[in-house]
Amino acid sequence: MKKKVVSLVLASLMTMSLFTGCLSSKQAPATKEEPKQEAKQEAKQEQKAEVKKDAKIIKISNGINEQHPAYLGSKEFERIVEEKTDGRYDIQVYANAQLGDDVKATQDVKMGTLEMVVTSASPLTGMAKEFMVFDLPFIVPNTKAADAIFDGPVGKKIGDTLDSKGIHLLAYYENGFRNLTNSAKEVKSPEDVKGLKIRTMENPIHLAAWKAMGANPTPMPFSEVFTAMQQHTIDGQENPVPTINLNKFYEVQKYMTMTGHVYGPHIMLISGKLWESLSDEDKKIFEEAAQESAKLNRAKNREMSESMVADLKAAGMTVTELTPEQQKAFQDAVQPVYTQFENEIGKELIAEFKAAIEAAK
Ligand code: TK8
Repeated sequence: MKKKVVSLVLASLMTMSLFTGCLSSKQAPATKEEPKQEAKQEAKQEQKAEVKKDAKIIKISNGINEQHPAYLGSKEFERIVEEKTDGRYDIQVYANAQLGDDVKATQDVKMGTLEMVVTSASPLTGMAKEFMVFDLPFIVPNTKAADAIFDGPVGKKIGDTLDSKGIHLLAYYENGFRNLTNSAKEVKSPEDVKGLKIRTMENPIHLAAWKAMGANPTPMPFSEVFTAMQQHTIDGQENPVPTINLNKFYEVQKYMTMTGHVYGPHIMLISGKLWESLSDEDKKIFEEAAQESAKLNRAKNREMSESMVADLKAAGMTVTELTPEQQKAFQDAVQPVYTQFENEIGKELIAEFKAAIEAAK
């Protein structure tokens, strides 16, 4: 009799587990991405330290999704600050431009209605002309040179120009080397670019560079790019490999040319009002957390920039690597933008920038 009861109980337990199992599988996501959602959710909960009831909420706006190194760096910043302040701050990271695109979010940070943002510098030329030096095509040759700028006196000089505008730069993250993608044809030379409708960031140097190559450039906030490519209102865009892959641009873009024509930072900015209100102790914690998170961000972005080229090929993109001669043709084609913008940026700053890069070799 006892055996029967045990087997009955076992059988019902098994049915229960099967049932709950299939319930959770039903509730669980149907596509392969969604289990990641669950895992990520857990990670988020794991990562979220205990914050105090009266913790000061600090929102950080990100323009890309939760898999991107900009978001991963922001989450690391969250973890460190909450840990080191014992939960006196509740850092909340928002992806996918939920709090606004780069320009809008940065304007809100400047006004003090949003606490922080991780953004490209390129669309901020209205607020920070000095950052345009990063937009000069091919001026940054490699990541070693980039770090020499980011972590050295020239990067500090450029960053410090923001303080008088109500914004404080906490860290230089990496956006990376930008490559051209398009849906129309393989591009191996500037001639191939002629007539292509290319989305650019809202930045005069980017517009001028693609015009110099004969393209038909259209400035647009990042969050509108995927739809514009899907609807063929543009033929292509340019961004680093992690952004192209993590936003699934391969679903609407057939070709990628590894132009590497601009190396851009993502900059972690905090409202100047908020920054000035912090104690010296908290300023130090925020600065250290930002620098630590930048190390993680740059490492992840560089790893993805290498590893994800294969993913793009596997997703069906034709990836064109340029020979040195082919890349020089692009460099020559965009050379006019240097003279066109040197006065606006400042000849002295450009010279300092180039000298820092030279010294890093
Ligand atoms: C995301 C943007 C993006 C940038 C662009 O917020 O706009 O193409 O490269 O990374 O900052």
